Amino acid sequence: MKELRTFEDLAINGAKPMFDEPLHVGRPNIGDRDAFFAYANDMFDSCWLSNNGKFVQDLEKRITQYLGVKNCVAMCNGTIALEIAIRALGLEGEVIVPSYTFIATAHALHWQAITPVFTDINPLNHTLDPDAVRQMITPKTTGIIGVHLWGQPSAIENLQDIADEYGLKLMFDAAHAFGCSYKGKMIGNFGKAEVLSFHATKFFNTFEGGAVVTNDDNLAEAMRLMRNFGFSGMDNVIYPGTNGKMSEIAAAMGLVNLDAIDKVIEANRSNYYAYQNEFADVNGISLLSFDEQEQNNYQYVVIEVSDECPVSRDQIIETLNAENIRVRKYFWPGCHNMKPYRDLFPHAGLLLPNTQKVADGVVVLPTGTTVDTAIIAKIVAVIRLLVKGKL
Ligand code: T4K
Repeated sequence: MKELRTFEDLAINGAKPMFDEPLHVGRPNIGDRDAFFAYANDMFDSCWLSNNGKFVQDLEKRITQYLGVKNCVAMCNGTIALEIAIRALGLEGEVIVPSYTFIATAHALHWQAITPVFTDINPLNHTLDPDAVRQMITPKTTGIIGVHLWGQPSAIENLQDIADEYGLKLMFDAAHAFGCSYKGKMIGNFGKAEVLSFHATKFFNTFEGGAVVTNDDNLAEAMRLMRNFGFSGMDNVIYPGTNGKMSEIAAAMGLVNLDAIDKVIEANRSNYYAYQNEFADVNGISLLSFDEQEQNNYQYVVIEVSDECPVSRDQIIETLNAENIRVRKYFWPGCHNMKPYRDLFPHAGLLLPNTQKVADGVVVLPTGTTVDTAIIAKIVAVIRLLVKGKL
C-alpha cells in the first residue's frame, strides 16, 4: 500500500491507487467452507434440493430460536418476502413508507398496485418520523411499513400507537436489522411481521435469501401457502400463490453462517470503533452511532458530511473511488426521486426535507470480515487529508 503524505499522493492527482483490488461495501462474510461443503455433499447424496427441505426447516428453527420469535418463513430473497408479507396482511390502497430506503421497499408495494406514500424520516436515526406519518394518513391508508435502516430500530412504539389509533397494519422492513434488538427484545418480534434479507451483501447471507418472521401463527400459515404456489398438500391449490421458496443450498449457507454470526458481529463492532477512533479529529464528518444498550450488528458504517465540512460528500466519494475504495451513497437520491416514482409523484420531495438532506450527505464505508483496523486507518487517512489538508 502506498504512503500518503501530501495531495500529490492522492490517486485523483495521478498517483497510484491505495488498493490494487477494489475494496467494496457489502463484501460477503463467509463461514466455515468445509462445513458448507459437507452440507452440499449431504444435499447431493439425499437428492433433495428445494421445496421445504431439511436444511430450510433447520434454518427456520434456528432463526426462531435466535430471535425468540414464534415463526420464521424462509424465502428466496427479501423482496419476495416483503411482497408476500404485504399480501398476507391484506394491505391495499395506500401504504406509508419512508422514501429513504432501498428501492425494494417501495417496489414491493407498487408491484402489487399499492401506492407507496413516501414519508419523511427523523434525521437523527434515518427511520420514519411518527409526526410525519400522522400527516400522510388518508382514508385510503391501510398500513405502515417502517424500515429499521442501518439496523437502527424505527420508533416502534409510536408507530404502533398510530397504527392502533387509525386501525392500520404495521409491519417492518428489517432487511438491515437481523441480530439487532429494541429495548432488549430482538427485532423480528414487532408489528404484525418483520422482513429480513439474507442477500450476499448482508452481514448474514444465504447467497440470496430472506424471511418473514412473525408471532402470528395464522399469518405464518398464510405466507407458507403463498410461498409455495398456494399448495395445501399434494394436488390441492387453495390460493393463487407464487414461488418464494428458499433452496437447500441457500439454507446450508445460512446454517454455516449462523454458526459464525457472533464472530462476524464482533469484526463489524471492532471496525466500527476503529472508524470512530480515526474520525475523532475530522471535523464536519459524523459517524451514525449505535445504542450500546442494545444488540447491534454494526453491518453499515454510515458517515454524514455536514455543511460545515470544507469538502463535499461527492468530492469525498470521488477521491475514495480513485483509491479503489468503492464507498456507496446509499440511499441517494431517495425512492421518490427514482424514475418510476418521480413520474408518479413529481412533487413528493416537498414533504421530504429530511430525506433530501440526509440522502445528500451520507457515505457508507466498507466493513465486515475482509476489513481490519489497518485498512480503516488508510481509508480515513484519505478523508482526513482531503478535509484537513494534512494528516
Ligand atoms: N429492504 C432493504 C432496506 C434493503 O436494503 C434490501 C436490499 C431489500 C429490502 C431487499 O432485499 P433482497 O431482495 O436484496 O434480499 C445491494 C443488495 O443487492 C441489496 O440486497 C441490498 N438491500 C442493498 C442495500 O445493496 P446494490 O444495488 O447496491 O448491489 P450491488 O450489486 O451494487 O452490490 C453492492 C456491493 O456489494 C458492491 O460494492 C459489490 C459488493 N458485492 C456484491 C455481491 C452481490 C460483493 O462484494 N460480492 C457479492 O457477491 O444492492
